[in-house]
Amino acid sequence: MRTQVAIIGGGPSGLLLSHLLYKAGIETVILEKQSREYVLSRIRAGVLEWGTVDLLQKAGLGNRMAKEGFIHNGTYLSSQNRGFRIDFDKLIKNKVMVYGQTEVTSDLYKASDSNNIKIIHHAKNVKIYDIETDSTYLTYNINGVEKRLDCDFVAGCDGFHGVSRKSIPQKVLKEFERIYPFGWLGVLSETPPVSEELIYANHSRGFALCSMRNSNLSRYYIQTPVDDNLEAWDDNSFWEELKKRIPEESAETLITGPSIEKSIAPLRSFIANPLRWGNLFLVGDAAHIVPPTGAKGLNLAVSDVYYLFEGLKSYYQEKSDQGIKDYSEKASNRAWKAIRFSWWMTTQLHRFPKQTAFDQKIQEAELRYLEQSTAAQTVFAENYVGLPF
Ligand code: RFL
Ligand code: PHB
Repeated sequence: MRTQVAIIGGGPSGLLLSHLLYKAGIETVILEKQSREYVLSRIRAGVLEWGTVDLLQKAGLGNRMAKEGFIHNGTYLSSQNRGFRIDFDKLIKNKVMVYGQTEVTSDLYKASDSNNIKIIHHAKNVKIYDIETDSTYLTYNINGVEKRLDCDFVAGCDGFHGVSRKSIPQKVLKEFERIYPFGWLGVLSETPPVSEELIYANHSRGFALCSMRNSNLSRYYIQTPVDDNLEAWDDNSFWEELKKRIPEESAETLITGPSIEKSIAPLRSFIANPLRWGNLFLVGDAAHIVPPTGAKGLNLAVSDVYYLFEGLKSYYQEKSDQGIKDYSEKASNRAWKAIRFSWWMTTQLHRFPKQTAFDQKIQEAELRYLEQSTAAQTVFAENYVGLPF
């Protein structure tokens, strides 16, 4: 089989890239190691930057999002059970959309079905060959049978643990990483959200986040040790701990219920360099990881896809390779700004293992400054809502 762009990974990056290329008349084949049901069962991101919303709308993917998504004009931060609001609309005339990654991915799968995009699920043991030549190809396994896919380019959209990044020779690839000494215990519950907007809470017991999917589906997180035993967290102990960390009035009105999903996610900042090797491009979580505190992961995946799409389009339509040459630098410049912001938010809002009373007071002072300074709030709003791409 032959295609123009082979895409490894059928998560949001791979599906969106394939959709944009299809609309520009460029052929793709997606190799996804899991089933569609598995990909759609992963509960992940909840907040879309307006640049992401705009791109999805322009690509014809915005209908359900416009009906079912929730526009948020601000967010709450909280320090030791006292919350304050940052008003994006007033500060920078911008906003974000709360619309789950699962819904974005499901809309992308529907669009791929109507466009007859070739998605090969259960593609195991994908390998990349001759990436620096004109005869690049991939091999993969389906039900124990080896298949071959020839292509012009490979988009590595296979997430942090995929094969694409690992295929770049070690002497070429540089990696920058910070692993945080804690994780997020997340709970999804069919209860009304405690607040109309998100609450990011700093507390001496640890960070907490109140988020949502819709008017009867809430998503809450609390900071825990990364190796904490999930079984030890029954629903009741989760709710009790959450209440201790969020603003008092929220703790009083919080409606609790059984959890329908519960998991612990590690927190990491990571980026590879370069993001291009020969005909291979790293996109989304394959290229970089941010801790979820800034809600940036999916949004960065979308800006990577945009830069790569523009590069490939001008390669095929205008015979110019400038866009693909610029991909690595453009994508990593934007990613580093989001890495900085996510690191900053994580550092300000979490409890670190060796944190002293001094460190805690510094965090509280930082939050008080943010509460009182329009300049500081503008910086926060601009970064949270998303820098332009
Ligand atoms: P994905 O979603 O990991 O998809 C990669 C796909 O590649 C497949 N794959 C392979 N296929 C073939 N061969 C192989 N060898 C393969 N190896 C892997 C996988 O099965 C999978 O289907 O990466 P992608 O597409 O780059 O998308 C990135 C986003 O998923 C990620 O950045 C966000 O979920 C991060 N994130 C958040 N981002 C936001 O923008 N806003 C948020 O509010 C937000 N919250 C979050 C988050 C991530 C979280 N976790 C659990 C990591 C909250 C959490 C808790
Ligand atoms: C979520 O709703 O899952 C969510 C929202 C905001 C974040 C991270 C996760 O910063």
